[in-house]
Amino acid sequence: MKRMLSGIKPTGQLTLGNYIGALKNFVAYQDEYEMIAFIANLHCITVYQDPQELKKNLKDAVALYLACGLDPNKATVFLQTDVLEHAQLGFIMSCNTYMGELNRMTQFKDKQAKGETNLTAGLYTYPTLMSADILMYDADYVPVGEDQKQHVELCRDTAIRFNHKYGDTFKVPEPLVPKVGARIMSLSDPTKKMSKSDHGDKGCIYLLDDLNVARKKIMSAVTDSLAKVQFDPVNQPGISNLLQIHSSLSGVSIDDLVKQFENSGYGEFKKAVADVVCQELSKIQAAYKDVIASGQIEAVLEDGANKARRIASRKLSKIQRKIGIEIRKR
Ligand code: ATP
Ligand code: LTN
Repeated sequence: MKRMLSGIKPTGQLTLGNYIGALKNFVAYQDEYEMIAFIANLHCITVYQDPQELKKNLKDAVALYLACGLDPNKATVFLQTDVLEHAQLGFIMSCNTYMGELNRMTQFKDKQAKGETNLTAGLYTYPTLMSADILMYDADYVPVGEDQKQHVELCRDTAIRFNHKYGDTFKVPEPLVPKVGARIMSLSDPTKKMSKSDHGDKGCIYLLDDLNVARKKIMSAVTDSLAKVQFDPVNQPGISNLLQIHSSLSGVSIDDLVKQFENSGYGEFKKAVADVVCQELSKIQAAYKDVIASGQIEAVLEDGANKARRIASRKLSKIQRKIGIEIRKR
């Protein structure tokens, strides 16, 4: 069975973008692949987080993984910090990644260009930790949204270079980016990615949003004055975004949706999108309540960490021997 691995960093509450671009696909793939789905909590602290809020977000993220349908009997679900090997391989990867490569990472460049000050060294090097997360488990595929594709490509380059230098060590992973919904845009500014860091913004739907709030956000989504439901991300980014959201959740193709709504006004179309979103959110939220009430989170994380650690400790030892830094028998 091929292996698939991915993670989410809960720097806030999980969003509809996280769900459509990533989480929903983890669930869809768990029967076909050996799925490793972790919470990237080290990645969270590349930007300061309030400790109390972070704890709540981490717990909610695990609960949402399960509520969205990840089955701990099929998938390995764990917290990154419960497997200490990640940080160690992260350092090794940072010694095998060039600063020139990190300088080209658009996520960091964008933050820098925005004039944000006091950017941390951890934020700059975090793609090397992400390489470690992936390579540790010899993942074949990495399901991610569009914004993370560049980091998986950097991971591939690092793996290929390492294999050349030290002999065959890592599987070279492939990013899996969904055809529809790889980049869900903000509802209030459809030229920007929907992002959980846009705190309290009308543009972002959170998976735990009150259904009336979520509906309002969709009904007031920014559109255009062309008054025609068409898929044209350049000239009609708002409508195209809503088409992607609908299509991804309903499974109806964008072409069929365009036909279905060709004579509809934007109000009617938005209502249909809101119905689809609210139906999905209400399922997730009901399951979330059950997960919290069941008290299973601790046990799931412990079991997941044990499974992950078994793979990680053997792999790290093998890597360290290849490099020459490990000389004692384990
Ligand atoms: P932020 O939302 O704070 O910018 P991020 O996207 O950088 O965070 P994560 O939340 O860890 O980081 O992303 C988890 C996964 O969700 C990644 O695979 C990412 O590509 C995907 N993702 C995040 N936002 C979107 C979006 N708007 N559309 C599609 N996929 C997304
Ligand atoms: N860097 C990603 C989260 C992440 C990840 C990973 C995704 C950390 N490690 C490994 C896929 C595979 C992010 O910030 N969205």
